[in-house]
Amino acid sequence: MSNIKLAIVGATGAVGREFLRILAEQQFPAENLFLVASSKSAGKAIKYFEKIIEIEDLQLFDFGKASVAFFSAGSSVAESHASQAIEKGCTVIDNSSFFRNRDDLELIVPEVNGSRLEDLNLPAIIANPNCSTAQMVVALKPFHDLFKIKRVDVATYQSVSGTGQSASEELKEQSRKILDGEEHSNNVYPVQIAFNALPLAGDILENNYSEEEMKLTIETKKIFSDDIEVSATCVRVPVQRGHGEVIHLETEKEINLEEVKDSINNQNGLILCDSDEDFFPTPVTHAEKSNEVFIGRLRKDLWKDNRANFWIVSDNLRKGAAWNSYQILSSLIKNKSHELLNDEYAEVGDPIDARLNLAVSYIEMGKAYDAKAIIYEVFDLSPNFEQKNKADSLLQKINDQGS
Ligand code: NAP
Ligand code: 2RA
Repeated sequence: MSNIKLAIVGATGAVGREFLRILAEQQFPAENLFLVASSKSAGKAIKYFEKIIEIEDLQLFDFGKASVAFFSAGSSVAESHASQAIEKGCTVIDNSSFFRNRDDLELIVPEVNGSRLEDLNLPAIIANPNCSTAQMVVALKPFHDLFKIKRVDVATYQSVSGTGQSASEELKEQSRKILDGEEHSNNVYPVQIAFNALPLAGDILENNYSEEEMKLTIETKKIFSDDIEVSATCVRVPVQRGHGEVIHLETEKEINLEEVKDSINNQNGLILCDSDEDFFPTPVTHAEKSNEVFIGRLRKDLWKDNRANFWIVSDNLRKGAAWNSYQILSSLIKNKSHELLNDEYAEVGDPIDARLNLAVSYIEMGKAYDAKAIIYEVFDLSPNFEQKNKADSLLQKINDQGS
């Protein structure tokens, strides 16, 4: 991971900042990171570990400097700049809705359809789903695998950070002013969001569903490659972070709750909180700053054996955006590091072999420290069996020489 050069387009936004937090948690090196935003932010600085990284202007940014670009700057930026990145050999993981419904591009939630990344040729554009879809499909997977889902009815309770940084600030400011008895206004939402609930996310479309509702319908079908019917109602609530969803589903086969609970317990990224011991999962107590989807209030329908109802929460900035993209990036690095590494070694054939040859030369020159550094890079790059053995034996040789 540490060798990959990574650009974050939209680094000053709610999702971009979360992606940076995740990279810091994973100790991604600052020198391999490029932070990009609009000309308004260019020249400003962001602190990352102990380093200060200057924000670059997207209009002037050279995508040739990066192997992967994480885009979270909206649809118009994706439309205008993703192809430029591809032309420079830079793979794009995009968080906007611009590419999600294109038949020729992948829309990925690693827990559900991550295997589709295996056949991908890089550089490529990979779409990240909408936040409410990402968390829902993770929760639907065990039901679909066991009983085949026919229909889902979902009502969302979406936090304001889903709208972006400015909406988070509007909620804080409005709440404070209302509590202090001051005059207040609304700019991001059409009416007051503090102490309220708005039955609309995105614009209303011709079919009377909102944009956000149709994302759940269309993206779920694509991610499962199956004709699941999804009918959604999206509601914005005055919560800072973490979307909740009430899900009612209908399956082809009869639902066995014990079987599904076992399956949930075995699924990555999904946590069953099905007792009221610590209360049920909520955006604040469970979702905020977590990478997982939490499922609770799981129960069968009172009348039909093929229906179940439950509640989920997840952090929209994490699993709904930055964490899902980070998972995609990790999978590319694990399976396709050769294609991603457009570094100096790539010009001399297989970049891992090139590093191993260099390590041998360093050992011959008595430069044990440099040789070790190169060998650790090799381990980082997912070497094949033979390369790993060679790296192990070189390391052993250095240790033997030192003793
Ligand atoms: P945000 O807080 O408003 O941030 C937008 C970012 O995009 C900022 O860094 C902004 O830079 C940059 N940007 C905007 N216009 C630009 C331009 N013309 N050139 C260069 N940079 C530009 O929004 P967000 O919530 O992070 O969302 C970003 C994207 O992720 C959207 O497409 C959204 O639909 C998607 N998404 C969001 C979530 C979520 O939970 N928030 C979840 C999934 C997907 P400046 O600061 O310089 O303006
Ligand atoms: C929301 N569409 O409205 C955003 C998240 N991607 O919550």
